[in-house]
Amino acid sequence: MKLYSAQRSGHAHTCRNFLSILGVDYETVEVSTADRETRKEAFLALNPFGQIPVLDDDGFVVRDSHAILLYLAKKYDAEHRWFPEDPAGAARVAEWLATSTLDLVIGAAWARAAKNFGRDLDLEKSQQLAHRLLGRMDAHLADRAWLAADHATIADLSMYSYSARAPEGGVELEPYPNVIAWLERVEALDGFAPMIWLKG
Ligand SMILES: N[C@@H](CCC(=O)N[C@@H](CS)C(=O)NCC(=O)O)C(=O)O
Repeated sequence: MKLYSAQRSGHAHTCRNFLSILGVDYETVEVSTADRETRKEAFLALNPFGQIPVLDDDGFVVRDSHAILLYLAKKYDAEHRWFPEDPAGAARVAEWLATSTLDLVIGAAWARAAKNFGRDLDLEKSQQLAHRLLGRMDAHLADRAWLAADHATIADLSMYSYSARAPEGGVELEPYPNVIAWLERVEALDGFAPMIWLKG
């Protein structure tokens, strides 16, 4: 199994983290998003959307971090803990996958991209959106340990990477103690893989 990934990408980190937690053997293929390698012909043949992460499982190619999380959960988690099978449990996870697809990206991820990677994005607006989401997460986590169930699920992993990196976009986490405690719980999961890209 191969994961096409970039160290600085939170989406890629989410997948590396789940592979590590599941204890799945895989090879990482580092793709430089900074050098626009994702837009080169060879990569576009793999993913016409020109984005990492992409998983290649013996010729079965999956693009998009959430599709990869779901694929891995279905393939390796026979107990259905990471992605529950019951309708209500699945819906709760899907809510947060949707939140991480949009709200987390246009807030914390874009603030980080504007500040660190020189992306032409509205930093102030992204920071505001990041704070709005963190406030909602903090309220949600006031009386629960995990986002979608009474245990960790792929919802937590999908929300973790860019939430943890929010300070790199100038979005401090101190006002959100429940979010900080939740981030620490994710980091304490067996097999947790830290995001190793260092700012600078
Ligand atoms: N919805 C996708 C988003 C993936 C994405 O935004 N990937 C970025 C890196 S974080 C990328 O490959 N950018 C390179 C480009 O657009 O050329 C997912 O969840 O995997």
